[in-house]
Amino acid sequence: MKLAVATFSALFGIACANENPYSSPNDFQAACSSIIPKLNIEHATVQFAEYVPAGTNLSISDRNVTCGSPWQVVAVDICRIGVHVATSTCSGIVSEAWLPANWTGRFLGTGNGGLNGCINYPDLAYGVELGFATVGANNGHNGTSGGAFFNSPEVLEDFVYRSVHTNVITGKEITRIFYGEPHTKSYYLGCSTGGRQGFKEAQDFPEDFDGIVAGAPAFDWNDLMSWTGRFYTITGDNTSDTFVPQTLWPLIHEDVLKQCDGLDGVEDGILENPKLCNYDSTGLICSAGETENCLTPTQSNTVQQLLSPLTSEDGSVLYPRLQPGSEIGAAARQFTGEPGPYPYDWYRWAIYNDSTWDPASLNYSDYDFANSVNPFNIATWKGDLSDAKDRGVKILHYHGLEDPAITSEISPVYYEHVSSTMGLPPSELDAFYRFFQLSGTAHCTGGAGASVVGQRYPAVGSFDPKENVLMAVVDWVENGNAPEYITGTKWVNGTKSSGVDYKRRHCKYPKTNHFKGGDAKNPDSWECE
Ligand SMILES: *[C@@H]1O[C@H](CO)[C@@H](O)[C@H](O)[C@H]1NC(C)=O
Ligand SMILES: *[C@@H]1O[C@H](CO)[C@@H](O)[C@H](O)[C@H]1NC(C)=O
Ligand SMILES: *[C@@H]1O[C@H](CO)[C@@H](O)[C@H](O)[C@H]1NC(C)=O
Ligand SMILES: *[C@@H]1O[C@H](CO)[C@@H](O)[C@H](O)[C@H]1NC(C)=O
Ligand SMILES: *[C@@H]1O[C@H](CO)[C@@H](O)[C@H](O)[C@H]1NC(C)=O
Ligand SMILES: *[C@@H]1O[C@H](CO)[C@@H](O)[C@H](O)[C@H]1NC(C)=O
Ligand SMILES: *[C@@H]1O[C@H](CO)[C@@H](O)[C@H](O)[C@H]1NC(C)=O
Ligand SMILES: *[C@@H]1O[C@H](CO)[C@@H](O)[C@H](O)[C@H]1NC(C)=O
Ligand SMILES: [Ca+2]
Repeated sequence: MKLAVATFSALFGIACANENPYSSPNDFQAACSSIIPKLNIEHATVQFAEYVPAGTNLSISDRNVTCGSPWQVVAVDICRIGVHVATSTCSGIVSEAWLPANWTGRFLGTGNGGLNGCINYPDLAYGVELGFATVGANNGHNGTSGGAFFNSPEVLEDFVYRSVHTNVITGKEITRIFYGEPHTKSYYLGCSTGGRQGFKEAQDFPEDFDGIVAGAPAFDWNDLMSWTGRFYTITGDNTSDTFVPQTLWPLIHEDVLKQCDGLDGVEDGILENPKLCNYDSTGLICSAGETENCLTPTQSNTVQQLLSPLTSEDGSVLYPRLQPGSEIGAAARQFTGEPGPYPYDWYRWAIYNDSTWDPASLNYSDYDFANSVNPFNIATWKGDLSDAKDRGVKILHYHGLEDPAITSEISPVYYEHVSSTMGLPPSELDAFYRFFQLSGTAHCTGGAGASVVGQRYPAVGSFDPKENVLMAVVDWVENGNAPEYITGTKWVNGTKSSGVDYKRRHCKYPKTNHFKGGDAKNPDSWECE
């Protein structure tokens, strides 16, 4: 077993301080089955501890049906421990710690998504496969709806920050008791709401993690909810003359590519720098007598509004525009002619506490009101990361440039906000905070380009730090190897088993990819400038 641990760490080129205390699988299994009485942790009640052998397709029968698959394949031997942790007299989190037999000494916290109260089982499985003692919690409620927030500020507080933070404290203690020694380094992995949770940790609890991977962060949360909610007020329902049917969006996307794909030097369906694209849909307006594959002037106006920033009454920008290139995904998800579930739930259950609130009425005064309530500072917009910097925390921030759910243009705004708040140019932020823009990448995973960077299952092609954001932050924290770029992979037809189509390096902000010439599928044909 010791040999196996050494081999494992050699594979990653990283030294492990800890040696595994369990010298045989039987010891490990016995330790797991006798752990419960030893777990005397404040506010925590242990629900179960079970040994899960490698290869198990774990049944999670009590998982809320809205949370997704109640099955999770576990690649390695683990001890799975479930606890309930009270966060107040009327709130609490349901949490799991997955402790691998082949422990590297590292600890990993995971986040959530949307408004959900769902333990992120795929992230737990990913963490243990890489040898982390990995924890995840349900964010204080069960299921994907925000209904649990209604007149329940303690539950809302768990959602905003307390679930992740509480789970770190409890999880580190469980880890220490189980292995008989504390973890060496502590990491975080999350995307979307999980990205926001990662930044919340960096902003307010810098002692929790040594390395943070935060993807597509849902920060500036209240404005994000308004931005998302505004789409329905622009399109109206699917019978309105302002509505643009799903069938027309591929045409619009093609027109975006026609105007903007070549701006990076290669017409490959991928916008390396969507910032440069100022799309004009008026060329698609129907000419006299034309009725198909074209837009009415009203619909063209809808398209322009949907792709414009959220502004306040005085015209100042509250939240940036959706980046061009993600039209088809956004149409399926946001331009449906129905109120999106997230803004609807957020306004009903957390801002107005009024089940009769009408999403069609959303306007400037609501944007302002949501910002004034800003429950438990969910905005997550603190620009001063000095505490994290001083503690030596490393932050790896990424955002897909085809994200249809949370525009990637919010991420540079935050980066610049940190830069100006701290008075540090990018060359100095580089010491602890690096941001990568992933071209051809949708929301967290997926997308038309080289979107696979090890951010979560199934977007995992390699454990090499150059191609894996989690192992990149580990290499940065433990070996001082700070990432200059992240190499993404595109699989043939988007399917891993079909092999690699191409790889492309994603640049560290503020650099962007420029084509030098040659084969566009060769990473060396591009340069970060
Ligand atoms: C796990 O088991 C469920 C239920 O039998 C099945 O639907 C699913 O395909 C299995 N997953 C894998 C990867 O085998
Ligand atoms: C530990 O890791 C090694 C090498 O990766 C592997 O061969 C072995 O099966 C693992 N052992 C357990 C108990 O998971
Ligand atoms: C969430 O579900 C778990 C597992 O079924 C249960 O133990 C817990 O009490 C539930 N929590 C809430 C707030 O309903
Ligand atoms: C499951 O989640 C849904 C949506 O969040 C919620 O309405 C429901 O009460 C949950 N079910 C249980 C058993 O907690
Ligand atoms: C709704 O409840 C939240 C706390 O749960 C509170 O912050 C907010 O001010 C309330 N809104 C109104 C309009 O009372
Ligand atoms: C329009 O919306 C209604 C109600 O939301 C839905 O039932 C119907 O299928 C939609 N029609 C189209 C063409 O999408
Ligand atoms: C916004 O809508 C509310 C009703 O939903 C209305 O009272 C208010 O006047 C509107 N504000 C603006 C600026 O249009
Ligand atoms: C990719 O998909 C296309 C159409 O779906 C198919 O024709 C082609 O054979 C696939 N290629 C591979 C390598 O699977
Ligand atoms: Ca291009």
